[in-house]
This record gives sequence, structure tokens and C-alpha cells, in this order.
Amino acid sequence: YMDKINAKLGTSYHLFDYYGADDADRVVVCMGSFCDTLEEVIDYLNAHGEKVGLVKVRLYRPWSVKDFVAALPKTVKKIAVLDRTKEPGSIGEPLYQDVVTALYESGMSDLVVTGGRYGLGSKDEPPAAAFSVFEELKKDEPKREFTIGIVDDLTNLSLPMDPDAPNTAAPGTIECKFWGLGGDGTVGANKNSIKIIGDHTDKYVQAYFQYDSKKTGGVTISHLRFGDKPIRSPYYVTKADFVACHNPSYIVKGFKMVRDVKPGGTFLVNCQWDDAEFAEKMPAEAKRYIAKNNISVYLIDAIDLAAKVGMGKRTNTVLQSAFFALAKVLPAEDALKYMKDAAEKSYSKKGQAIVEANWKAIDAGATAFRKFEVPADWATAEDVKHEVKLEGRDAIVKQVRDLLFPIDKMDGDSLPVSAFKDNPDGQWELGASAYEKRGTAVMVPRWDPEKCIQCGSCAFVCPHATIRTVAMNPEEAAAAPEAMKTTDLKMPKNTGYTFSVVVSPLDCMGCYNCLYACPKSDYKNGGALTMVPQEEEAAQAEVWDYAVNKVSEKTELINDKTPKGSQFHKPLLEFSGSCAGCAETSYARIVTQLFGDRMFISNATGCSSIWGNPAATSPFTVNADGHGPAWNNSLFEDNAEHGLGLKLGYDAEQARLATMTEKLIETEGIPESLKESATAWLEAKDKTAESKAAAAEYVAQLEADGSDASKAILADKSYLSKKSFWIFGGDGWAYDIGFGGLDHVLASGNNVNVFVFDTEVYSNTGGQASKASNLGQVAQFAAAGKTTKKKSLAEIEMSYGYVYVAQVAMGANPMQTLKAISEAEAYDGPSLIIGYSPCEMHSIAHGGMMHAQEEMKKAVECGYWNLFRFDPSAPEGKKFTLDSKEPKGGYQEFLMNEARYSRLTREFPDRAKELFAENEEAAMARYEHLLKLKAMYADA
Ligand SMILES: Cc1ncc(C[n+]2csc(CCOP(=O)(O)OP(=O)(O)O)c2C)c(N)n1
Ligand code: SF4
Ligand code: SF4
Ligand code: SF4
Repeated sequence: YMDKINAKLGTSYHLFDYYGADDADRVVVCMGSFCDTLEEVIDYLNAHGEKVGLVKVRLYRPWSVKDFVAALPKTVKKIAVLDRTKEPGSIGEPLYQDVVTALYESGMSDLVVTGGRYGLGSKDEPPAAAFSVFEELKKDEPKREFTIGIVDDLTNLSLPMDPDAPNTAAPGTIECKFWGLGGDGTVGANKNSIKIIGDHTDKYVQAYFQYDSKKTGGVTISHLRFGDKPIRSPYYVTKADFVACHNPSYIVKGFKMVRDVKPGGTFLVNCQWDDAEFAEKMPAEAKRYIAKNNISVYLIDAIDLAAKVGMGKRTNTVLQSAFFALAKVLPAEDALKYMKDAAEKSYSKKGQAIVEANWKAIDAGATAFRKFEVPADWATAEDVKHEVKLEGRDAIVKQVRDLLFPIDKMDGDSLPVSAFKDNPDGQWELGASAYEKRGTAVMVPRWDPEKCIQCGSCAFVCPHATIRTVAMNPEEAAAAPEAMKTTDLKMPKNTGYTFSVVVSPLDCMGCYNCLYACPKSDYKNGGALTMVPQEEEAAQAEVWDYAVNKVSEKTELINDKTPKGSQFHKPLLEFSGSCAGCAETSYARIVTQLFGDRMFISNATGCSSIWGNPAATSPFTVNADGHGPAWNNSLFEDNAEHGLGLKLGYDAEQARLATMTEKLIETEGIPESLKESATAWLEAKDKTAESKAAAAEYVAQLEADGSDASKAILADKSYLSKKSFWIFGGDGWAYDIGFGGLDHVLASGNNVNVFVFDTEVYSNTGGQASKASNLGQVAQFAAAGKTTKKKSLAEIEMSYGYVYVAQVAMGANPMQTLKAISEAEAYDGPSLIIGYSPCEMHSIAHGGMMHAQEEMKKAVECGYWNLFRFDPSAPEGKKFTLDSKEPKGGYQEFLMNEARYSRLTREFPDRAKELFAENEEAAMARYEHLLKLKAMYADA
């Protein structure tokens, strides 16, 4: 059968394939890509006089004992079996158990067999990990169970890895590593380099692209290999001939980039610094490594160069050219020619001026770098200790210091297992994102109190919660930092409060949404908000800290019905890793402002689970009382059920406390005040506002009482007040994969609230079509435009009659959005809100996500998206409200403003015309249908 497979695939696989010395004494059994790394290491060891080998399992089931034994060299004495899985509680992992059984059944139980785990959590496994396995097998009594690739200092089962393990890549392979910023073009340029080299030479090429968990503006690391011999090396580059740092802030932040340069290798830094400034900014550890390992350092100012040649902020072409000149993978002249040809091919459609700007950038990059003379005293550079004093709860400070900071520097892989011992079950402290201070925005808003009308729209739309409105009493105003700008609070009058709009320059993502939402600002001239370079607003960081941490919430100003009033609530979602301008986060932030202090969130997998909680970096946070959303992520396919489970679990706990309370009330001799508060709590426990006060009073009385019965109730006091249960997810989850569960949960009649972020595609995985995608929309799996209509999830759920359903678009009608969120939460039954969410995947013209909020407005005005609310608890005749006005035209212009549609006109013009007409027709019919519903419910 394997022969048939081989004939089809052109492979020469057997059930088991052996690689290595025919007379090997130590053999590893493994399957998958780690075999390639093992082969490299086996070649190295055997060339150095050892006798080792590898059995590669090609067909796992059915397992053939006979063929397995036949594949083993007769000389083998010790075997290590590697499983890429973990079966807690088993005697050993599956492959290990098969090998042991096969040997036993073949009468070979005298061999030493050990079992190891590797690659869990997608952990990279370098050659050093493979060396460690063969090294362990040398011992008389090797570890029976072990792990590789991690430092397990709790069970001590991990094998030590030699940091100076030999480089086993094929001789002559040139290895390169590039540190870039998501969206700066580094990854694109490297893909282009690989293509140039692959297309024009006989060289073998390989590229791995490594990302952090931010949706944009995160760190990217490109790992590239080029060579004359086939490249196996399925692991990251850690011993590079050439390392480039494309973002100077990585030097300042102390990213450990230099340690990956081979002795004698090259390190290129893109920065605007002179030599003295560069020397001052380099960490001592990096200096020592450079001096001791004879690293050549080059500096280039690609930032100025790119601007000069008309490439704006796009430094990638200059840097790519510098790479070719320095890394010498190709003769310099050839490389320049190939790059220029490629640029012409890519940009000729956009005009000759752009092609020429690229050519100039290529020429400039080839020579504009300068060699930095490494001072001899760098070899003894001394570490400067600058302790960052972190303020906050002990647990969060610990998490930030020990986990978030190394992870932020892309150094999380070096953390030992003990670093996670306080988070064994994946629970993280809320509020860690406030410590990140990513400083990604180039331009940030500056507020002018004279021009501001205090509408709060800027804070209402900000996806990242980095612009806020604050009201201060006279004492707070007097103690404010000097750089804080203030004015009198206009409405309500005579409060004696001063008003301010504060911005966090280091957290702002520079998305411009606030500026476009501001009625007193415009893009060109600014106004109440003007975008200025981030550095110019540095003093505002202190203002922000003061406003956010020292100024009290003015509860009397809060009004959940208006954008302005709602923004006096502290957002309990801040500084998430979403794309700049993401609409999903703006909605989620508003929900946390209204209910975050008593909220459970079950989050489906999708963008919202990525920006919602990259490990150790929780952007959900707590209020001044330490209360915030309890956020969970379950699976894509069972999130609604998981959310219902949270609610039912909570109800069961509360029912238990109610039974205990009833018993307590009947206990003879308990204080009258305790009895009264217990009775009051029983009455109020299901009412949102009342239950909080009643629970607080009851807790105070229980504490005063101190009896065992009181203590037993107090042990679970967090279950006393009523909570708000939310289920979040994208359209891929709600309309498709999780639909069955979602429908089941809504139909159950339980009081849970669902918020669907409708981006009309599976955004997180790169834009696949979902049933929420629309006619003619180009998406993955719909390359020629989707041919079927968008599903009406809202109407399906409205048909139950007892589910609250709303469609909202905050940029079109903020009040309606607030109303729907409040009504949904207040409704004593299931609720579904579908929020229209412009997304990077839509490729909005002229500035992209800058226009996210305006795009919602346009969508509603032309009838592409409809606003309505169906409230089963409303009186007859008033259950259905159509909040959208009659479509006012401009439908096709709306579609053409987004490349997800407009690109179809270029690729399939006739089909585009047809599908877009159908799309518009369907939208108009939908509006007509909504009018009929309105009439029907009004008549009822
Ligand atoms: C069962 C299952 N299939 C596929 C995936 C991979 N996956 C993760 S997120 C995602 C897309 C989510 O899309 P959507 O629900 O629309 O949310 P968005 O990313 O747009 O916010 C997919 C396909 C998964 N996690 N589980
Ligand atoms: S630019 Fe964007 S991220 Fe920055 S404050 Fe304005 S809305 Fe928020
Ligand atoms: S949107 Fe503009 S006018 Fe309104 S509060 Fe913000 S800065 Fe002031
Ligand atoms: S929903 Fe779109 S804009 Fe938001 S984080 Fe995902 S890809 Fe980015």
C-alpha cells in the first residue's frame, strides 16, 4: 500500500524509515517535522565519531510490530521515543507505549526505552534539543520520562540544552533574521527577497515568519535561510550571519536581538541616531556580546532616506537593499537589478513616479549604511540597573514583571516553567495591558479646551480607550499636573467641576477615529483635537496617569443613555491588541462601561479572543473597587453553551446561598438586623441595582454576626449580587460554526446577553466568507464574489418571540446602540445584539480604519445595514422599532468605497455589476420587509 502512495506522491516512504548509523547504539523514534532536525544532529554526531540513528514513523495506525523491529539497527541498546503530545495520568505517551509493547512482543525487553515530550504549545525545537536527547541516552540510567525545548524547573524533567550547541544547518547556508513592526513592510520585503533569490538563482531558500499576538503594530521576526544545499532546518534561526533591527525602539526596549548573531556576523540597525546616541542606547549585555564575538555593526537611517526619495514612511525597500548589499547572498549588482525589476512589475500599474521612487530607495539602501566602529571597552560594558517601579496590586505587578515584560520582548520562550506556577489553570490577573505602554502611534491627538464642546464623542468611539473625558472637583483640579489642560464643565452647570479630555500618548494607536468623530475637528486643520507627533505629547503621560488613577469617578454625571454621559464610566476594557481603529473593541468597551463591574464574558474564538486576552496581557481591567469582567474563552464551536453554563453555574451557587439564608433566618436567636438584611437580600437578589445594595448590607451583617452559618455564606459572598452574563463572538462563530449552540441557548429562554461583532468575514483567520458575508463581497472561499445573500440571524431569533433582538451600528446612531445594550441587559430573558463592525478586512478606501465609525454611518444611510430593536417585554404595538431611516441612495458608492467589493469590478467587471445590483436589490427588499414588520407589530 505504501508503494501505491509513493507512486502517487513521488516519495519513497516505508512504514518505518531508518536514518543514521547502521551500527547505532542509541536511536530516537519520532514522527513529523522534528525528524528533519534530528537528521541534521545525527549527521553531525556520526561525523564526530558517535553512533546514533532515528526511526521515522510514517504510518502510525495500523502499527506493524514486525516492520518496526525490522527498521531498528541490530546494535541498538537504548531508545528514546518522542511524542508531541501529553497524556496526563497515562503510563507514557502513545508512541512510547506502542514502542514498548512492540519490543516486549518481539522479545526485546532488555533494551532501555525512555519517552520524551516535545513541541507542546507549538514550542520551537532547535538542534540543541535534539542533542540533549542523544546526550541523555549516553547515561547509564537515562531519565525514563523527560521533556525537551523547555526549562522545567518544577518537575525537573526537562533535559538541559547547551546554548552553544553546534550549528547543524547545511554547510554554506546563510541565515538571516529581521526584527520588524507589524505593518512596516518587513515581512513583505522578506517574502520578496526570498522570491528574488528563488527565481533568479539555483539556491535553496526557506522562510519562517514569527508574530506576537497583536493584531497589528506588533513585533514580527522573519527567519530566512539561503543555501546551495537543500535546507532541512525546520526551526527558527538563532545563529544568524545577518540580523537587522528595523525599528529603533527595540534597541531602547532592550530586545535581545544581538545574541542571535553568529560570531563574526553582521548587525544592521535602522535609526536616526548618531554614533554617540546609538552607543548610549545599546544595552550593556549586547555591547559585551558584540565586542567579544567580533560582530560588525552597521547603522542606516532608512527613515529619512525613505522620506527623501518619496517613499514616505515605507522604509522596507531601503532596508531590503541594504540587506542584499551587506549579507552578500547574491552579487550586489545582480541583487539591485532583480529588486528593480520586481519593483517595476509590482508598481507599474500605479504609475512611473512610484516605480522611480522605489528605484531610488533601492539605490540609496545599497550604499547608505555606515560601519559603526565598536569601541574596545564594550567588551567590559557594565550593566546599568534602572529599576522600573511598578505600581498596582501585588499579583498584577508580579505578573507584569515576571511574565508580561519578557513576553513583550519576544523572550517568553526563555521563561522557565516556575514562572507560570501562579497561573497553573490559565487564570490571569485583569488589567495587565495598562503596563505595556507600546508607544506604537506615530501621531496622537492633542486636545484644545477652547474649541471643545464637551460632547464625549471622542471617548465614545475610541477602540483602545486611550482618550477619556474626566470631571474633577476643585481639590483634584488643584492637584493636577501642570501639563493638564482644563476648562469648566459645561453641562450640568454649577457643579464646580472642571472638565478635561486626556490622552495616553503611549497607549494610543493613532487610529484617528476620535478626530473624525469630533464635531469640532477636521483632518486637515485639526480643531478641538489635532493629531501631533507622539513625542510632542510626552508630558501627557503623567496627566493620563493622574486622571485615570487619582481622579474619582463622578457617578452623578453618568448617563448610560448618551455618549457623553456613558463616558464618565471607567472603561473596563483598555489598550487591547486589536488593529488600530477596530470596531469590535469599541462595542465591547461600551458594554464594560455599563456592566463591567458585575459582568461575566464567555468569548468565542476569533479576533475578540485574541485582542481580548493574549496570555499575561489582559486588557479587561478592574474599577477602583477591584471589580471587573470575569472573561473566559471557550471554543469556537461551543461558546454560547459555555456562556449559558457560566450563568447556570452561577444560578446554582446563588440558589444554594438562598437555601442557606432561608435556614439562617429560621435560626433561633439570630440578631434582628441580620434577619432583616437576609430577608431583604432574598427579595432583591434577582434585581440588578437593588441586589448590590442588599448584598452589601447582608455581608456587613454576616460579618458582624460571625457565626459559623454566617461564615459559610460569606465564603461565597461574591455570588450574592446579581451578575450580567454576556456571550461575545464574531459572525463566523454566530452565523456559522457556533450557530447551533447559539440558537439553542437563545431558545432556552435563559437570561443571557449575546453580542455579535459582525465583520461579515472570519477576520481572525484572514477573511474567509461566512454566512454573514454579502452578495458580491470578495473573501476567501468567495474569490469571485459571494453569490448568496447574507443570512438574517436577527430575524431567525426574532421568530421565537421571546428573544430580545437588536441590530446596531454605533457610528451611525450612538444613542440607539446604548439603548439596545441597556434594553438587552434589562430584559429578563435571552438577548441578541448584532453590531456592524467595519474591519481591516474590508479595506476601506482613503485611510482604512480611520474611517471605521463614519463607514457605519454610510452603511446605515444607504440601507446596507439596518438598525432596529425587537423587545418582547415592550407593550403590544411597541415591540418592534425600526431605527433606520429610509435609504437615501449612494448604495453603489458605498460598495465601491471598500476594496472587498471594488476589487471585483477589476477582476470580473460584468459579474461585479450583476452581483452588486443584486446586493442593492436585496437591501432595498430587506428594508421594505422591515417596514412591513413595523406595521405588523404596530397593529398587534
Ligand atoms: C472549530 C474551529 N474551527 C476553526 C478555528 C480557527 N479559527 C479561529 S478564529 C476563526 C475565525 C473567527 O471568525 P469570526 O467568528 O467571524 O470572528 P472575528 O475573527 O471576525 O472576530 C477561525 C476560523 C477554530 N478555532 N475552531
Ligand atoms: S487616535 Fe485612535 S486610539 Fe488614539 S485616542 Fe484617538 S481614537 Fe483612541
Ligand atoms: S469629540 Fe471633540 S468636541 Fe467632543 S469632547 Fe471630544 S474633543 Fe471635545
Ligand atoms: S475585527 Fe478586523 S479590525 Fe478588528 S482586530 Fe480583527 S482584523 Fe483587526
